[in-house]
Amino acid sequence: MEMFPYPSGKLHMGHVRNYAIGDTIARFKRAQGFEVLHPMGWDAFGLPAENAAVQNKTSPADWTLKNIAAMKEEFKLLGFSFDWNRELTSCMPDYYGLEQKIFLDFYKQNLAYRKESWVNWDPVDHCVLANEQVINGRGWRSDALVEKRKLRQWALRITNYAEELLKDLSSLSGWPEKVVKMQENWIGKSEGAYLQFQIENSDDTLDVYTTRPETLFGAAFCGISPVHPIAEKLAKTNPSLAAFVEECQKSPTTEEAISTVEKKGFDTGLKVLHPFVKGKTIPIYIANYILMDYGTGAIFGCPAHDERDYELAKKCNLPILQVIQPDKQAINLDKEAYTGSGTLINSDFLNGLTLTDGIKIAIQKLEELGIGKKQVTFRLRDWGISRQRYWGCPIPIIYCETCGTVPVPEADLPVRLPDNVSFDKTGNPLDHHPTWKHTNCPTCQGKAVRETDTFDTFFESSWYFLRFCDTSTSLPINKEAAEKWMQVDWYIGGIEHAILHLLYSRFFTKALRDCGYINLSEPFKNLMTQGMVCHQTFKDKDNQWLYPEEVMRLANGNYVTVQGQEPVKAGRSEKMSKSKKNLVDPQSIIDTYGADSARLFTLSDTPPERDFEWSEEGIEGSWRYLNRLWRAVEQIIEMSPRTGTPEKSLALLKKTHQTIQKVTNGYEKNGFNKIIAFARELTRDLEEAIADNDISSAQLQDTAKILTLLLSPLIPHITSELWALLGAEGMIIDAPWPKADPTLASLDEVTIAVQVNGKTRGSFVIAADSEESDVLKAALEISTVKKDIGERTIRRSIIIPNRIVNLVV
Ligand code: ANZ
Ligand code: ZN
Repeated sequence: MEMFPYPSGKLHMGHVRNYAIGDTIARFKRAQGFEVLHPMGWDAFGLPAENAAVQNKTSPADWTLKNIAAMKEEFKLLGFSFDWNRELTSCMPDYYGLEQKIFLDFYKQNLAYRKESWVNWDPVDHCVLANEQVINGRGWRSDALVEKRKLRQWALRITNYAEELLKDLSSLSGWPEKVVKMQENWIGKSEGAYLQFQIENSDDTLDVYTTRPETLFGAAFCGISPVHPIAEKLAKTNPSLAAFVEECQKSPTTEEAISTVEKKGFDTGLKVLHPFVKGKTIPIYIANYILMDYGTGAIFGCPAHDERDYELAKKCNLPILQVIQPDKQAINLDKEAYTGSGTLINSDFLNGLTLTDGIKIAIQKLEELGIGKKQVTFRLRDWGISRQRYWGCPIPIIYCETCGTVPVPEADLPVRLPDNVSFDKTGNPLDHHPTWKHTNCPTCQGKAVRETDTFDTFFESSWYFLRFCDTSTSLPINKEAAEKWMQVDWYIGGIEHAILHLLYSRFFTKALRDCGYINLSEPFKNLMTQGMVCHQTFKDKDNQWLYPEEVMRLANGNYVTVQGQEPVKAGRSEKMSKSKKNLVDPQSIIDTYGADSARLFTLSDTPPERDFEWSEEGIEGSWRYLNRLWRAVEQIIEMSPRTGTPEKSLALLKKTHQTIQKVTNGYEKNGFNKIIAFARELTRDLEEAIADNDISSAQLQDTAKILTLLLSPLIPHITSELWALLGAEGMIIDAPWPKADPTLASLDEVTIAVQVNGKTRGSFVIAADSEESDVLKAALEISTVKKDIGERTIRRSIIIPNRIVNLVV
C-alpha cells in the first residue's frame, strides 16, 4: 500500500516513483503466490479545492472529482495494478459519514472533547493549524507567520496513548530507524519533578516542572509563560506588563521558534520562597521562552547551567550561581552557561553528589517536605481537530441552548456538506450559509445549531487503511476483513509524513482497538520512505527560474536559452518543484518513451530510500534498454532452430538460474536498482548467446522467458507483450515466479580473510560477490573474531570484495 494522493489534478514524478515502487512489490508478491491487496484512493478533502473554487468559480466537489478522473487515467496509463473495486474517496459521504461515526465513538469513550485553548492561527488561510503544521513559525501551506488565538476547539486525546505510542515504537523493526527516532522525539518523554514554590506574602503557590531538581540551589528566578494565569491577572492592572505580554504573543510560540528567539523577561514584582534555603526569595519573571502548554507553564531558572536561563539572566541582571563543578573541564560562567556533568557544589545537602544522585536526593527531600514529586511529562499534545473550513468532514455535533452539546444521532449520519455555498466572504462558508447550520435539537426538538467546523484532513488518512480491507460494509471497519489483511505489510510514502500522518494513524489504530473495532495495535509492519525525485535547476540572467525545456546545452557544455540563446546559469539539482520550474511532466515522458521506460528509470539508479536524480540521459538509457530487450526476443523467435553444444548451453542455463536467485533476493530487499543491473547483465549474455551458434535456440527461449518474468513486476507492459511473442502459456501476470535450481544457481565460493585492526583473526567461505551486509555478518560470526573484538565497538569496516574484511575497532 502506498500513501494515497491528494487529487491535485496531475501526477508528478514523485508520484510515479512512489507508486512504481509499490506496484513492483505488489506484482512480485502476487507472482510469488501471495494474496495481494493493492488498494488506491484519494485524500480528497483540503484547502486547494477551496482555493480553486474561489479562483475558478467551480465547486470544490466538481474540481476534486474532475482531478480524480484525470489522475486515474494517468495511473491506468502507468499500469499500476490497483484494485479499483476498492477505490475510496475521502470527500464522499459514504466515507466521511463513517468517519463521523468513529468520531461519535471517540466522544462516547471520552477520547474526543471540546476545550478552550490557545491555537496556532494562520492569518492567510484563516485557519487553525496543528503544532505539526507550523514550520519555523509559519503555516505549512501558506508560509504566513502564525499567530496565537484562543478558541473553543474539538480535540482528540492522543496523549492518553503517549506511553503506548512510545513503547510500541520498539516493535516497529520494519520501520526506518530515522522515522522511529523522529516519533520518539515528537512524543518527547521527559522524566522530572513537579515542585511547588510558596509565593511570598500570599497563600498562592507557583507550580513548576523541572528535569533538573538537583540545580535548585542555583535557582535565580522563576519564569512563567506570558499567558500563564498569573501573568493574565497582573496584566489587568499593569499596563507595561500587559504590553510585554502582547509583544510576546506576536512572535510564534512553537518550541522550535522559541529555541532561536531572543530571550526576554519582565519582572512581575512577585517573589517566591526558596524551598531549601530559609529566608531566601526568588523573583518571578514573565519570560517569552516558556510554553504554557508544557509542564505547568512555569519554571525555575538556573542561569549557570541552562543556556536559555543564562541568556535571560544576562539581560535582566540576575545572579549566575554555579552549583555544578565539572570533573576536568575549565569553565567560564562570565561567558556562557555550563550544561555538562560534574559534581554538585554550593548546594548544602547535595554537595559532592553526582547529578543523577542529586536528582534522586532532591526529589526525596521535596517529597518529604510535601511540596513536590517525581513526574513524567510528554511533549506530545492532544490533537486539535477543528478547522474553520468548508471542504472537510463536518463534525457531527449540535449545540442546543437547553441541552448543550448533543452528538448527532447515528441514524442521522452522514451530516452532509451543503453543495450551494458561497466563497465570497472570508471565514467559514458553512458558518455563513443561510440555512445549513440551523437545525433542531435531537434531544428536545428545540432550535439548535450545528457545529460548523470540519475535521483536520489528517482525520481521513488516519483510518483509510482499515477501510480498504472492506470498502462495502456499513460499519466503518469490517473486523474480520481487517483481521485477514492487517497489518499493512509494506507502507510506502514520503518522509514528510514521518511524524504527523504516521503518528495519527498509529493513535487511531489503538483508539479504534479500544472502541472494539479491531484487534490490532500497530497498523504498518514495514515502512518505506522513498527519496525525492530531483532535477537540475536553471536560471536566466535576471535570476528567474527556467523550465528545462527552455534551456539547451551547447557543445562546450554551457547552457543557453532556446529562445534568443541568452546565457543560462545551471544550478544545483534540487527536489522537483513548481516554484523552481525543474519539473518533468510524467505525461510527456509517457508520450515520448512509454510508461515502462518511466517506471524502469525511476527505479533503476538508486535504492528507493534515496533521492533520485532525474536526467534526460537516464530516461533515454532506460528506453534504449527496453528496445534492446525487445530486439533480443525478436531475434530469438525469428531464428531457425539450432542445437548448439551442451556445455555452452549449460553455461547460459547456469547464468540464468544464478540471476533468478539474485533477482529474487533483490526483490525481497527492495533493491530494485540492483535487480535492474542483474537483468541488464543477463540481457548482455543473452545477446552474446544469440550471436553464438553454439547455444541452442531452446536455451535462448528459456532464458528469454525467465528474463521477461523477472522483469515483469517492474515493466509490466512490454514483458506481457514479449511473453506472448515467446509463445509462453497464458498471461504473464498469472505465471508463477521462476524458481532457481540450487545446483545450477550455486555461485563459485571464495574464502575471505577477516582482520581486526589489520591483523588476520580468521576466515570464512561464502558465495562469490555476496552482498556487503552478508559478508560483514559472516565475518562477525567467527568466534575468534568475536573474541578479539570483545567489548570494543567497531568504528569502521573495510571490505575488499571476495578477499578481505578489515574491522577497525
Ligand atoms: C530547572 C532547570 C535547570 C532546567 C537547568 C533545565 C536546566 P525537557 O527535558 O524538555 O522536559 N521547562 C519546563 N517547563 C517548561 C515550559 N513550559 N517552557 C519552557 N521550558 C520549560 O525540559 C524540561 C526543562 O525545561 C525543565 O527543567 C525546565 O527547566 C524547562 F540547569 O528546570 B529546567
Ligand atoms: Zn435540546
